[in-house]
Amino acid sequence: MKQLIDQNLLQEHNAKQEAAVTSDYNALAEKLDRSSVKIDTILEQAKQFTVAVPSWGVGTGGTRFARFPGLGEPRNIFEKLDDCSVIQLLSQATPAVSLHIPWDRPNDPNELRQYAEQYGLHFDAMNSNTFQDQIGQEESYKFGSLTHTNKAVREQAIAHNIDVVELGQKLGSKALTVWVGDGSNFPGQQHFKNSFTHYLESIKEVYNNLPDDWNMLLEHKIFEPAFYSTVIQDWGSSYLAAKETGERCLSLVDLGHHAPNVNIEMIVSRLAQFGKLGGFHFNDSKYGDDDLDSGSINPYQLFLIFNELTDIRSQDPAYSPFYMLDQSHNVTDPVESLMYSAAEVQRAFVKSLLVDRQALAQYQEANDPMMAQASLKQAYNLDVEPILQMARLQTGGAIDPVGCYRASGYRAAVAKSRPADPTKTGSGIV
Ligand code: LRH
Ligand code: MN
Repeated sequence: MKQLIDQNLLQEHNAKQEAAVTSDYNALAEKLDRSSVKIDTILEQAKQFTVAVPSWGVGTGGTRFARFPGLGEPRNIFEKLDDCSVIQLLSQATPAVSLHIPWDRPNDPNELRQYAEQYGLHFDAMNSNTFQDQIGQEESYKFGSLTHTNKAVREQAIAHNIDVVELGQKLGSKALTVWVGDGSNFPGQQHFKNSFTHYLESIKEVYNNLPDDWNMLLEHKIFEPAFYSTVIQDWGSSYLAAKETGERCLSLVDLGHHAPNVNIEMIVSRLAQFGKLGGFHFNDSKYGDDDLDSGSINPYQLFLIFNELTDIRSQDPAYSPFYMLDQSHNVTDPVESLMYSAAEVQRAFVKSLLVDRQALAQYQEANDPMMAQASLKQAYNLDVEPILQMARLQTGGAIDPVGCYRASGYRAAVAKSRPADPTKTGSGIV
């Protein structure tokens, strides 16, 4: 398999730390043994855990005010896949890449598929885009897309989504994520029922063109780019639309798309209870849709979300939602942020496996709030880093991905091979 980080450097990097990791791992094994937990069973599940990376996440992100391009920015989908291959090689947790169309539209889908496969990468959910107007586009999405008052605009948006599905089929993807920014900026600007009815009709038409083995994931968002109302504003609207549309139409939870302090782990439980929890966009935020690195602001919330997911899987082991990072890296090296964030999501998952669910259920039934929350904290407070390091070591990754990446000089190398395009400063998320 092709790799862009020298294998000897990776092995030397790991060799220096292996003894320490093994000693930490054995100490944790002994500790978990005392609670009759076999660390190797947890390790196996950690190794299987994967989260997809967003193709648009390997470029430098920005805000409406400015974007400060980093060194060696990927200039096309092939260079984005090069960077994704480095993230996968060192983290061993991100074998899938989620594309955004038209940002990543290939001239030759087969060529792109083979380019990804040389790195052992495959394509996760496809993302359509009817929140920007493309050059030469017939109808504008200024006042909406799938919900626009003008049928011609809705039909253009429907056709785009169907086109993304057809491209995704050629690339081996199995899902379409639909996020629309449709909404209004002023009270009275939009008729709530009519716009939602347009959405339901439009999304149904896309669904009718979905291959039988595909899922469609509806992504809700409280605000931005609309600042008064958003058609798919919350999990309620998303659930209703998914229910109305069809069995393989599910809801996707982007952590940053909720008002501050919303109990997202309860939304996860609700959607799962009614069979409509289809996937996640992991990131973190303190105020709005900040798209910060997962686990960087509120790691306990990330753990509580995985606590719900592991509880759901304890009832339904086959349950496997789409996991994806959706972040904007404005001030860090995107490769470092995505490797670190993948490990933070994996950490939350591993800690959720260490919750004594039997004890928790007893404390809940006995209305013992202190011991109930303490049993969650007991798992959360465990340092599971040795399990994550051992998982990477045993699967060919780096014990310390960011350390190995910096030692490799990859960023300096691509800074030379990808000369900066001085015209590409501007602002905006990508
Ligand atoms: C919207 C969103 C959506 C993507 C976009 C890049 O805020 O989360 O998932 O299409 O970011
Ligand atoms: Mn998202």
